[in-house]
Amino acid sequence: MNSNKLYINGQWVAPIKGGTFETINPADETLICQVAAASSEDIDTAVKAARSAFDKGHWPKTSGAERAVFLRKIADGIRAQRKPLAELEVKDNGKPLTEALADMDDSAGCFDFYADLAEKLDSNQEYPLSLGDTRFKTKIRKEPIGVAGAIIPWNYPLLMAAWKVAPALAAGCCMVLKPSELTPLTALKLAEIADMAGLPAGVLNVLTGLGKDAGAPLAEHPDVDKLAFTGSVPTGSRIMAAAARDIKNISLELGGKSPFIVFADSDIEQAVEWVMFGIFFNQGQVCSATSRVLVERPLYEKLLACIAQQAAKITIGNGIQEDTLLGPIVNKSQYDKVLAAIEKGKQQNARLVCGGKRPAGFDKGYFVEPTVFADVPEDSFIWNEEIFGPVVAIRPFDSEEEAVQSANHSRFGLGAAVMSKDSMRCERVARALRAGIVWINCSQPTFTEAPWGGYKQSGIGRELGEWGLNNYLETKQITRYNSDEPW
Ligand code: TXE
Repeated sequence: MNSNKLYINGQWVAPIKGGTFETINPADETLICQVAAASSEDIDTAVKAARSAFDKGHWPKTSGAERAVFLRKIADGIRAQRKPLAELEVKDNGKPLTEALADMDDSAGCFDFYADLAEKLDSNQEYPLSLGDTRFKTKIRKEPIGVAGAIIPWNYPLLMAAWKVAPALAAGCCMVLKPSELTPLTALKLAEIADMAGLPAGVLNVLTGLGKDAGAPLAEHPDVDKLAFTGSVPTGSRIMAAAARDIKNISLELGGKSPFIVFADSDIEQAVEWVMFGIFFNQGQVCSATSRVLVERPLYEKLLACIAQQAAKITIGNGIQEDTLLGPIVNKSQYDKVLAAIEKGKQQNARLVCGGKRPAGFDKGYFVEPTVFADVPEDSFIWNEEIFGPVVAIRPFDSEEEAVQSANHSRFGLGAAVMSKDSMRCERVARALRAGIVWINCSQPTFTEAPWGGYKQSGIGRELGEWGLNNYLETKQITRYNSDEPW
């Protein structure tokens, strides 16, 4: 594959300064390959290519139906390479193969979904607006925002690319995509697939590189009209500051510390299943992971015992092995961060129920046991900070009011979940939770049709669904004086 090249203006080119970085398999710590490291000069070339494709090219003037053809070809291209792409994702990221396969399906589905929305845009791109003053006639028109820069993380490498590339292309924008340096490989494959789909030169550019050398120049580039970012709060804050200089449109999807409130009337098997899925899926490296669990006291000890019992049964291993349910953490630095958080949990008097270390028998790879902490103090590090690993913090509660208050006591507001057999109570709690996504009697299911994004420091704006498309559209009013009377 073209791992030592950048995809700029429809060509695979070597980085101007010739830089490279390594990408490592987190399951065995071996080198997968050297990858091209873009510098600000490469970013500048790519932004200019995207600018020219947008300003002088045909792409923004195509109909949604024409763009939909390319989007569907990309979806088909992903499906045609489903297994090898998923295996590449496992190598680069560590996640279990079954989860990577699901990511490939979701990525292809995302391109198909935005192909449909691109077609629908043709019929509602312009619509009349009635005014009180009938001497004027106004129509509203949706237009692509221009050149979009996308900076994405490593937890869902191809899927996060799809969430940004698909709506941007559907809207008629041109894009420069920078994947995470921890997992750059499937984004390069996406560039190959887009190229094979015949996407016009400059419409999509994919540049691998480090955050400071490639991400920052993209965020700061004056010719970028819109920035779409998913990642950490500190980097999101830097990107917002860079965007502020030129008043760029931004959408940010940042971290979370999502609560899961389990009432005592819940079915215990269901509760165990969803609590575990909510935190151990993708090794807990999920922005919406329900990493804070509040359990009504009568169910508390029983639920803890069941979770500990089930956690011990989770098969840990290299994601490529078919029976693996929990793979390694993405890299050494994230692994160290997770283990340091576990130590803080112990120091700050949380009760370690199970896990808490590298599993026995693993000399290589960044593996961490599924870890459960109970009686977690409300002011402790592990109750408040995103750990981004298979570590769940659990506390008891005695009243609905207390649970909601504790759930909302966070600087984050991405996801939240509530479980009870009382549907009125679930509805009441769902409304009271300050989060962009609330799950009732489940945790984490994500749908391309539904808006995704957070309150508070979890971000700005919404991806997916029609909201995702609107991220890449401007709204214009065209007003005409429609009277013979002198004004
Ligand atoms: O994130 P960064 P990291 C959280 C999670 C994790 C922590 C750190 O808590 O432990 O973030 O992860 C690019 N200008 N999330 O260090 O730095 C970088 O190259 C422009 C939550 O990996 O935010 C990568 O492409 N770009 C999250 C992207 O930003 C810069 C998923 C994300 O990296 C840059 C991942 C800069 N100055 C981590 N510095 C979620 N919300 O899902 C870095 N980048």
